[in-house]
Amino acid sequence: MIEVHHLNNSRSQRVLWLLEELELPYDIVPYQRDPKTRLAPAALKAVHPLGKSPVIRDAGVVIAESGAILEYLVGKYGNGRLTPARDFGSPDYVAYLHWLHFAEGSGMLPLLLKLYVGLLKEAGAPLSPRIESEIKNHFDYMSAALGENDYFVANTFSAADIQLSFVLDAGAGRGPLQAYPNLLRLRERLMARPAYQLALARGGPYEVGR
Ligand SMILES: N[C@@H](CCC(=O)N[C@@H](CS)C(=O)NCC(=O)O)C(=O)O
Repeated sequence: MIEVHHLNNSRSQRVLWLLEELELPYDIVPYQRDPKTRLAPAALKAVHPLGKSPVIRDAGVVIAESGAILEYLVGKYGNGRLTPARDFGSPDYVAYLHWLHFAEGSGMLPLLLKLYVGLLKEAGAPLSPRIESEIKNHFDYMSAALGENDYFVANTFSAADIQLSFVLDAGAGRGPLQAYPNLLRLRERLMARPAYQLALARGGPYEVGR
């Protein structure tokens, strides 16, 4: 059975959602963030040295990093679902790889910088213009790439949309997402999926971007 080491209000929500989309059985091992620091409990370090979530264990193999986990699950169990055909000559497959990696490799970075530099209050102010312009740069890019389409890759729902959803969530609320109606509509579309709702019911409260 696939085991998901799931931290509340975290990126591991995407893994639960993907597993529901693929209709795969899985067990959740739950962890709670420290209410003050928001950090994961030390117990997660016993599962993987980084002590972060998501982590999965499948057939005795431990895998960390959400993009790798999604690629692994879709490749091993997807039977062609939620991905374009694996063909490195296909623009759709290359776009799929790009978006799958963009989410954590690029999209999250300026949002995280804002979060951490914000803790410095006035001392961080000199960094703000660059951070804000990079947030805009990345959201402008996502919005222009999506355009009037419903989904990022070949206008078909894929694991790349699941992976990108955390960037949308992190940009929601009082974040930059409000300025991008097409990204807001995509977020609504994703949240309305039955598998998304099932994952919420199993994973417990998820408040990122609410
Ligand atoms: N790039 C990694 C990021 C993992 C990560 O930072 N997870 C956060 C939750 S969203 C975490 O575990 N934070 C708790 C901590 O750092 O103590 C991924 O996508 O899996």
